[in-house]
Amino acid sequence: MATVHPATAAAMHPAMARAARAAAHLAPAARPLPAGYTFLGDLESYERTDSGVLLRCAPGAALRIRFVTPGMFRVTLDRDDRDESLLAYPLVAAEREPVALRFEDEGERLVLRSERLTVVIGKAPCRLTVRDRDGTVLSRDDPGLGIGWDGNEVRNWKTIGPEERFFGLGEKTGDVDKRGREWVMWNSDTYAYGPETDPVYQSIPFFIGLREGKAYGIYLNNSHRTTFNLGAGNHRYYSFAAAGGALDYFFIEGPRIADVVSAYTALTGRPPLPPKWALGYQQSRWSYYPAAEVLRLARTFREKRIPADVIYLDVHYMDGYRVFTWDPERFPDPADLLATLDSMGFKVVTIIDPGVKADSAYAIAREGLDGGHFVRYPDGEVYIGSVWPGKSYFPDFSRPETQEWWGGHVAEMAALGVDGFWNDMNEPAVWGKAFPLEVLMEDGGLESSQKKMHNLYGFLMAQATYRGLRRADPDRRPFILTRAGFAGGQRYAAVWTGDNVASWDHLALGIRMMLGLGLSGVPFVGTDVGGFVGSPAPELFARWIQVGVFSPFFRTHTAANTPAQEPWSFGEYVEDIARESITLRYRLLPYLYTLFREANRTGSPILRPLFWHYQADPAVYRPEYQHQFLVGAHLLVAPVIREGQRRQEVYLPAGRWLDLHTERVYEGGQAVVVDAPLERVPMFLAAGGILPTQEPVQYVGERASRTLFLDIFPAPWTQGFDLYEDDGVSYDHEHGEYRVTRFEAVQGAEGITILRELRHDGYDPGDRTVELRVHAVGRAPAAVTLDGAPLPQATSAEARGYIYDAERRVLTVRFREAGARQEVRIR
Ligand code: MIG
Repeated sequence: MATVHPATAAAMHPAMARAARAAAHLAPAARPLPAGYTFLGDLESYERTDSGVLLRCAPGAALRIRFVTPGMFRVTLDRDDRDESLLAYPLVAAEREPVALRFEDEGERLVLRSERLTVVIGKAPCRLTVRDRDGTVLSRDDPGLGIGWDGNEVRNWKTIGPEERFFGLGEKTGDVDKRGREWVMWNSDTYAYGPETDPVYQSIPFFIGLREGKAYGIYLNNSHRTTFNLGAGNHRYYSFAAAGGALDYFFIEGPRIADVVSAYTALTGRPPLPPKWALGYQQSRWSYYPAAEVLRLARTFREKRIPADVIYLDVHYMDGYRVFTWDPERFPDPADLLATLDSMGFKVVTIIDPGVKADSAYAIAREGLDGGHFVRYPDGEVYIGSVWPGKSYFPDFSRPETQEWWGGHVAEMAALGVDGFWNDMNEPAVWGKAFPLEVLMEDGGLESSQKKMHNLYGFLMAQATYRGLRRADPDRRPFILTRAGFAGGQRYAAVWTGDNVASWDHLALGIRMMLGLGLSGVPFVGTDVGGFVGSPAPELFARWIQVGVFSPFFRTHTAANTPAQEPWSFGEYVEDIARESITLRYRLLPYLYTLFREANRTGSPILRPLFWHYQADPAVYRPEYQHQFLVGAHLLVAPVIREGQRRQEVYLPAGRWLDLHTERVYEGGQAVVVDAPLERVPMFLAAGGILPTQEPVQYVGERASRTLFLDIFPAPWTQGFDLYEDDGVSYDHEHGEYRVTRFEAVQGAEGITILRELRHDGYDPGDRTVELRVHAVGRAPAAVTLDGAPLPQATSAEARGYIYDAERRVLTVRFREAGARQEVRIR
């Protein structure tokens, strides 16, 4: 048992204590101020605990600091006048091995040191300062304000650095850098939201701070309405607050942004590998019906040779908006329709809203009432709100029995042939926009109101759906798309950014929102391509589909009663652009799928702001470049987001960059201007980068690619690329049935050496040719060898051997993929 140490004032020089009090005259209030915040005051005693320290601070609170890993600790305020349970749903690994710490009582302060971080705890008053190993202050409680509470509200104020930047907070509007605004977490149905609207659908109370070039993260583990003031209306601090529940946050060390996101997703979970078809192009509208219309749509894709994998059924497929039913007129034989679509290579995703029509003749409503599955008012009356089906009940997804019941119905639909599920309206939204706060959910016996549960509703619904599908078919990867969610929701569902607008503003906003979600642990994100509200001009649609190519989730969708919004709806020129763009998406699948695997392993985004890889370059933070992004580490994309624009200024970070359209090489560390006619999205390959692609297909599962292409921009160093492949549908990869092939390309004094090496050989993608496309090769090679034996000059583009294109400066080398290791030398 740890001993309790009195924190006597004698430990501090009395004059210093006075000065500290004077400086922080708000702090040591023994009695609460009559109206306003009570601030955490002086240390009264402390106790060393296993992985941290427990502080008793005036007036009437305990502050617990507990290290989770050497680079992450948790801070929890426990007020004597409140009894708050801590939020558990988002966390997958809050408890780990004990962390070795050094601890010292230095008189005026306590010092807690892990291998990575030093937490200095001021005693009078209780305040935390966090330093990294270099001594850089990453975070410091505001000396005067620190921690405070007012009624149920709890808040932490921390000093703000003059240049400090903030990223993340999940799905937020505004700029990529979130500084200078106050952000609220309260899941909201925000039809036609604007570029500044806040809050919108998701709540992810996690942000990344960047201070003196070093990143840290703070995850506020609280699902109540939370607020993040990132230097809004003041020049002194940033603060974060919760309207109820405990002040409970995790501090995460960087110093790289990628380190923060990796640790944050170790804490809240990482996305499972999706079925590979979910990386394909997806077509939606509100709504495609009847069945004949859906088939016509599917046939049109195939006839026009525009690749696509998924068709969505929005609310009109149901019988009077009753979930888990089919409209008998519009969809008389859903199993037959689904089978036909399946035979054409189409998957179907159906919308599922949480509202269950209050209809005594409807089995789901009856089952729900009988099973006690619906949320209630505190007096026991079942809550009824109005939404699409009219008066509706709402499932209590915090109950395990309700999750099981709901998940069972989802699984029945899957058994019928539905491939994925689209969870909408799960903020939860009701007409009147005010889901009553007093309505209760079981919440593990706590009987919590919406004040705590509202922001968790979408998360829990997706969880119920995911678990239901896993239970029913443990070997098939679920696909779930959700509108609302919370931190940790990445474990269950992809996210789309809701009811955006067909405007140029929204094309740009969507990129920023996707980047913010990706930085917040949610890599599988997309926008309604073309815009949901309204109708895009052909040019806007073309530019949006070009962004869609690189969006992890790539779906066109539009509202009811808008004009057609299919790839062929905007004239032949744009149809060709759409076909080219979507075809490029399918070519990129080997690269993209590998990035999904990386996301699954490390939590890293697929779409990355430039600063993800170039954190130290000040130019990448400039707002004018915030719509450029990296796809993985090797591909830089600078989409056009302005009407009429045909030339694009692109900032290229340090290194060298190959323009994939013109073969021109640019030195990095400068902005360049490139041509961007409507049919072109500027794309650059990093020096040392390797981009694997495949033959285009009409849908993901159509056939295995007979050729694996590798675009290579050789440099004296190599970034290398570890290509990941598996069957794309099952969990066999968890039992080793996958393949990782490492590729490296290095430019040396004697030439270029390209290495292919199997790193894990548990899956066979079939026989194929490898086609290297080595770019920026200045002269025809004297010799090209494969494993020491000379390769011939090829007689055709299909044949084994090499061909040098002097005009484009591209050397193509083709050979059969074979064995565990192959080496190509170009001299
Ligand atoms: O009240 O299901 O964001 O994608 O098409 C609107 C109809 C309900 C909102 C979703 C949108 C969907 C629409 N839904």
